[in-house]
Amino acid sequence: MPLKDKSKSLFEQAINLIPGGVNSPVRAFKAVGGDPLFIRSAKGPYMFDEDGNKYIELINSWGPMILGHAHEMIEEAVVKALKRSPSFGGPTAAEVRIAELIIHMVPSIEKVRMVNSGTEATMSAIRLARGFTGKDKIIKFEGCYHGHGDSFLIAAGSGVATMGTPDSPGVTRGTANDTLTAPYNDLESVRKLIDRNEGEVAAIIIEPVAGNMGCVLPKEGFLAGLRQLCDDHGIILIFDEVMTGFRLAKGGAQEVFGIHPDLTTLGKIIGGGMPVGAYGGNKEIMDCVSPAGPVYQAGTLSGNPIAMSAGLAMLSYLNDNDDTYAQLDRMTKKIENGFRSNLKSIGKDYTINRIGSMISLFFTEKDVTDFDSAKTSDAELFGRYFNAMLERGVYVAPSQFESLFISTAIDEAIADQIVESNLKSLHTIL
Ligand code: KE4
Repeated sequence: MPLKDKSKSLFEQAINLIPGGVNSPVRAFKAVGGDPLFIRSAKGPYMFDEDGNKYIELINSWGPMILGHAHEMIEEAVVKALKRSPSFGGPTAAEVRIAELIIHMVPSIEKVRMVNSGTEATMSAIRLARGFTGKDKIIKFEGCYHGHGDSFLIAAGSGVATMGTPDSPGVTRGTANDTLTAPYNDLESVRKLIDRNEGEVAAIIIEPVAGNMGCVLPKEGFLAGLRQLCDDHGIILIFDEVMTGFRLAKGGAQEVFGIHPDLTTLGKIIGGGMPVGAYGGNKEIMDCVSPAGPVYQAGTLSGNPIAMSAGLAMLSYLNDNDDTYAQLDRMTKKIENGFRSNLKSIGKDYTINRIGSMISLFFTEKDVTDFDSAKTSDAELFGRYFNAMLERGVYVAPSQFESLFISTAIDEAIADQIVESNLKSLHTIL
């Protein structure tokens, strides 16, 4: 049983100082039981907690650390920028360079605005869609999470789902009335919502591959169907690629599926581990953003030089080494195949969804194609699995409703260790 005294003591202090003892709910381990581990450091594929326990890391800061932790190239870029002062509040060359690179890498983006988080990116994108179209309503999908903006905490997934509160106190009825929700992968329900709200829907926002109900893929034709509905009804299609952007390909899910949204929101990898978000799209829409146009959006630390230096180093690497994605796909497929053979050996047919380096093991034998089917998973059993894996030095996401993110630091030998721990953990809990 690994020592956890220091984490325990820090949590006891934190709980009196920070709501729930954490600065983001999913970190509190509420969905899996036990107290959260306090992280001291990480390097490559490994993370070390305050008690010195070592873990193979499969969350990678919920996506950003696609190259593993403490990559020298990013460290160098940050130290160099730091010496020039952390922040100016004036435009910098790095912002021009990263905008140029994002536009080059993401097919549908012609102009882009940097912000400080995925939430800021999605909040800004729907304000822009409303400002551009003059319409108020948005359509989102049950189980998709777009950050904690009021308009999204309506049957949200991820943290909110994990916390078992399908919407949040503090969100006004007026806001909730302007957010319509549909089941993921159900094009007919979207069509009905549009017909019932003809002329009122400004935008449809979707995770083109969902990660916040666990990894759930779009069915054949679903994204193309949304694109067609948006074209037919003058609705802005927003791909929330905060998770999938630069994760599934240089151009994210829109490159993988060949569907171009009108607006894309980005986060996580774009900052190389620093707080960065962005939203972008075609020039006509983006030129409605202040000061070019009337839709207001601003931020003291938007385009922060340190964050830009880390993001530029990260994106430049991914742009220059696009075999990275084939490597990530190969290694994650190896892990998937290992998990499948483990399940076969114990006579269980649990569902595994994977695309590229995003993978989820659902403790249900049903296909998982939307939030309702994801919720047929045995969350209690998942909690026991999480802790069994932790005991064996593998840190998976502390929630059934989260995707894992494999980094390039995971090699064949470490993948074998993950698969072996998976088998031992399944034997322990079943
Ligand atoms: P942030 O505001 O957390 O940077 O981004 C919000 C967001 C927006 N869109 C998508 C598709 C996202 O996945 C996220 C945030 N993802 C969660 C992980 N499920 C962040 C982890 C957390 O909340 O602590």
